[in-house]
Amino acid sequence: MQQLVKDLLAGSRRAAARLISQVENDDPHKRELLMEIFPHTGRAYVIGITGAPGSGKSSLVDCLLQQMRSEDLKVGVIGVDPTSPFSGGAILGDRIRMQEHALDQDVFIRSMGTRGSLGGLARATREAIQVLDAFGKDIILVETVGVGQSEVDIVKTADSTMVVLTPAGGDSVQTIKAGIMEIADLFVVNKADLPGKERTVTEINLMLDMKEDSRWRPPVACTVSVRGEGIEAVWQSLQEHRRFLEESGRLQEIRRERVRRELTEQVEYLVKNQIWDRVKEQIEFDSLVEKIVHRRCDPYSAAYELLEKIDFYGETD
Ligand SMILES: Nc1nc2c(ncn2[C@@H]2O[C@H](COP(=O)(O)OP(=O)(O)O)[C@@H](O)[C@H]2O)c(=O)[nH]1
Ligand SMILES: [Mg+2]
Repeated sequence: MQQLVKDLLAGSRRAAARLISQVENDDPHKRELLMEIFPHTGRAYVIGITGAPGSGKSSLVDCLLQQMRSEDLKVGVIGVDPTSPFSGGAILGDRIRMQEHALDQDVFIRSMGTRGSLGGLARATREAIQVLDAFGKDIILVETVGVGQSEVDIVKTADSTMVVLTPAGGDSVQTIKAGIMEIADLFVVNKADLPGKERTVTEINLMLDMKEDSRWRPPVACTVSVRGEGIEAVWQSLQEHRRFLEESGRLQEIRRERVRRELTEQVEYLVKNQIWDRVKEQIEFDSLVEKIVHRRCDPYSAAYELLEKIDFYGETD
């Protein structure tokens, strides 16, 4: 086993940080490292927190951290910001109390931004979760900005997902329409100290009423995260949701679905890499491009031609 993985399993924060950097930067040794890490994963419970920028996700994470630490749970926090090309503390580290938590040996906080593609960010997030899982965290909180498809992909790696809305936003219904409805296991109306929270709660409930045939109706909680109000109820709901998933067999189901997706993705990733490695070595890709540009060939047959030239079909036995 590689030293870095040994150190991780022995509880080294430095090893955890370095491993996350390696998955984030698509280090060439990443695959072997993840292979060694994998047998030590599967214990952590992953909670996703999503919502518009400024809705109070980080403040809520901060409060939940305190709550969880008071129960002596070991917690990892990953902040994912697809709009940032940087990582290492940008969206979470700016919060003073968060920095205090960062001094706690049993809390590990890390921000991640897009180095490469958004798809890459979702994968890096999943891999960072694996690292923190093997590191021994009981709970991993994943904060993601926004409600786009990439965030939905990131959220799919969570066991329970919390969607944060605010009364002032006025965009709550819109947010729900943007496909967030399906991924929310719990709604939190934060900034409940501001006017209009009843309306937002009513809107969410109306939406939920229209959604039929669900074994779990997402609860709607109100919080004032800057004052720590309503956090206990949120924590209760999260634990209830976890119990529901475990007792109904749904947790097994969603984790199996996740494995299915990951295996598919891995196979596609390997095949794709293999193809491009060979294409780079053996084929004048550019000359094919020129042919297509000049209408001497079409991209459809060119793709076949390419695969034939690298003997993609011939080496499958
Ligand atoms: N009035 C009020 N402001 C809040 C509340 N929670 C967070 N904020 C403020 O909203 C801003 C954004 O909070 P933050 O947690 O960084 O939001 P994030 O972008 O979703 O992570 C900060 O200035 C917070 O102080 C709340 O419950 N009430
Ligand atoms: Mg934040």
